[in-house]
Amino acid sequence: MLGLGLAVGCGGDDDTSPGNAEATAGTTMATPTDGGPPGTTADNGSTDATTMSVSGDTTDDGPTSGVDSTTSAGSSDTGTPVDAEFEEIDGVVSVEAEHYFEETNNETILTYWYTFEAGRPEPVVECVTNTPCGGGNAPMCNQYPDCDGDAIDPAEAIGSAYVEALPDRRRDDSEPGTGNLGVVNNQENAPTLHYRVLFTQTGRYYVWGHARGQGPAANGIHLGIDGTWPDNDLIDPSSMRMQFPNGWVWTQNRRGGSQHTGVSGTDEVSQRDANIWLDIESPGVHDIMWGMREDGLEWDKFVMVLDPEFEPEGDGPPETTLRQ
Ligand SMILES: [Ca+2]
Ligand SMILES: [Ca+2]
Ligand SMILES: [Ca+2]
Ligand SMILES: [Ca+2]
Repeated sequence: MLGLGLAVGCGGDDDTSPGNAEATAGTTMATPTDGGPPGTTADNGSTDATTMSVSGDTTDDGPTSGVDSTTSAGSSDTGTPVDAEFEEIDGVVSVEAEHYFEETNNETILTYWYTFEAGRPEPVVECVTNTPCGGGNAPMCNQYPDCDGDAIDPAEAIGSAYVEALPDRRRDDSEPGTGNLGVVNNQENAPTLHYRVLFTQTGRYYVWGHARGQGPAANGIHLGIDGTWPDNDLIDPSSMRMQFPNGWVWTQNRRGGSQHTGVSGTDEVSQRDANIWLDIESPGVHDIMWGMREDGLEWDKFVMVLDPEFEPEGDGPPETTLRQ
């Protein structure tokens, strides 16, 4: 499985060099995994999807999940099974990051989302250590003697759990060599978490994320939907990618094309529209996707709301788990 014929180079960090942002790997979605590389003890509480299907549901082809099976595949008002774990309730979607349905595309850069949860053993992060980058070592390179440089207590996170993309190969903007391994600018290469959400109301949903940023090399994440990675072209265009300040915080910041720590609104574009949102164009189940941009970010919870004035506080709204 390690014989990846991928052109994942050890180029520089595009934070300062936009021209090298495009990875050349023509990858496809990898086989779903259970939240860690095969053979590890990493366990996100995964449940085989065959146990998640309800009677008469034959559409589920068996991905694994970070969601407890008791919350999965509920029924709509008409009794029709719904392949979703969450729903919009009165214009609000609220989801713990660790309750993802599926994780894809891990093997492109050999990076996995691990779940850290209070009261459970720490996952075993599988990676090579002290291997120089450059030359023929990508994508195995890692200059550090450990693969996760911090041990953030999951009790600090909402729901006493968070997920983190590891190994953390890149820990400072100035370090050489880790290139597209430690920072993923082409979302097609991003290890991606999927969340299935049933929407009743269409419209623009304003997105907030809760995470723990750490300096310049563990503070970014990509937002997508239904296999696409939309742009915000209203002002300082960029894809929908978030940038977190240090420490645990709720933010709506978008990493714009030039304003990297959050785009300022104008008279023409409201502050809220300048940042992160998704347009839900049809009712039904949508796949909300969060892809790693920088390794080592503790990713905790997200909220989507129709109300542009909404601001989360504390733990934010309770999870909008799909009602049975
Ligand atoms: Ca960590
Ligand atoms: Ca990092
Ligand atoms: Ca970290
Ligand atoms: Ca959480």
